[in-house]
Amino acid sequence: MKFPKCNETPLGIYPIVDRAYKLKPLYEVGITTAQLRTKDAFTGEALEDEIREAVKISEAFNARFFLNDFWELGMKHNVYGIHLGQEDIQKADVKAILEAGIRLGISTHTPKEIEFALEFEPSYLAIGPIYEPISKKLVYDTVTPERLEDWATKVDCPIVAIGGITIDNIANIAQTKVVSGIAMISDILENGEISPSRTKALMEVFNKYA
Ligand code: 3NM
Repeated sequence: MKFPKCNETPLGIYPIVDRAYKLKPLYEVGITTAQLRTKDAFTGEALEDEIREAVKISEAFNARFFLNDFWELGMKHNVYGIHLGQEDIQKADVKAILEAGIRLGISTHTPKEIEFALEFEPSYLAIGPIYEPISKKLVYDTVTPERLEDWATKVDCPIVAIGGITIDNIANIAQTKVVSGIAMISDILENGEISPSRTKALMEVFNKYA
């Protein structure tokens, strides 16, 4: 298996949002990669509407749009990429995603998971939680930037760091220079809505080290 690349431009600040309407303000400030992660908030037609809206706005901005979890709907709506966690990857028809020419990102948390995920030759590997996640409880120990650097030596595809990353600690990760992208749920938001100024501040730090 060898999934398509995400082109040569670093993935950059990689926001994960729960609603499609939150993508536009991110793209307007220059975000080039984003993920829709609705979890159980939508089902049926409402979920498909969210995906349709996300694909449309992402295409308008020529952005790299990844859909979390719903790989069958991702194939139906021809998304740029699909992001799967460790459990989802066991259940999904990964070969069908590959044959559809769709990119694949996989979440990993330990060297063992990294080894397993690399067998799929994904478009990128997410490694986390770098710090204590703000918006999600995880059973895994924090990776820390030091271990991220160490684990990265064995990874031959782009890396996305995730988990507890904010304007206060992002420089620690960016300056390792081992990541193509830095994903986050919380620090692009203010009172639950996209904060263009926070997003721009995060991008500035990322770009300083890119
Ligand atoms: N996945 P925040 S950490 C969705 O390590 C998610 O796989 C993680 O949210 C992983 O930016 C995480 O609010 C939560 O910490 C990221």
